[in-house]
Amino acid sequence: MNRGDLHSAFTKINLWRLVQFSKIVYLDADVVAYRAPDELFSIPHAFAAAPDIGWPDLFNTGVMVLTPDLGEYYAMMAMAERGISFDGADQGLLNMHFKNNYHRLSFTYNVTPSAHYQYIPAYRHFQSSINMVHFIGANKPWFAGRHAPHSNSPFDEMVGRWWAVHDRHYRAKVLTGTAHLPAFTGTGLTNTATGYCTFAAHGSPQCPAS
Ligand SMILES: [Mn+2]
Repeated sequence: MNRGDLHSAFTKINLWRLVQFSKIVYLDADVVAYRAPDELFSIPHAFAAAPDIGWPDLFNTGVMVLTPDLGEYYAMMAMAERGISFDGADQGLLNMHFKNNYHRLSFTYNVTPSAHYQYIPAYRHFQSSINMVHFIGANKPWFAGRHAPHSNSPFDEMVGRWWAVHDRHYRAKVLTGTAHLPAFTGTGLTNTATGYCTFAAHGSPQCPAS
């Protein structure tokens, strides 16, 4: 297509080529799982995805459950080579290919927050059932940083959860290799799990002696 900017836009099609797997649960790198969604592997349908908030008749391609299939792969590759996609990327192509022939996942598997979130009563009602959050758009938690202003808005709460997951898996390891620990001046993400450092507002990290 001579569109260098789209060189990676259709890479998700390759998922359907991985026929050594009977089922694939695909997550974008900007998706954070609040819990392991193991049950998705048991979905019998060939393809499943959650609604897109930009146009809820369409599905969002940040979380997908699929059965690899070379027939689907070659059909979608033929579309990609001809540039068939209403948005120039994978989501348009996949929606044009599958149309309504997919199993609709609950929005709780692909909650897409934004700073302009409108339906706060729904968020409060369903927030305890959220399985995964997908930070679509350019406003990624890791760009804003942990010192970005915090509020109790749904978006900032979800950013806080992203940092909590990040810290649970990576923060302690980063600190282990640091000679001089920087003072933590944020609002205080606290993780008291054994073996991890504890962070309090305006203090240095308190790490277990080991
Ligand atoms: Mn994404």
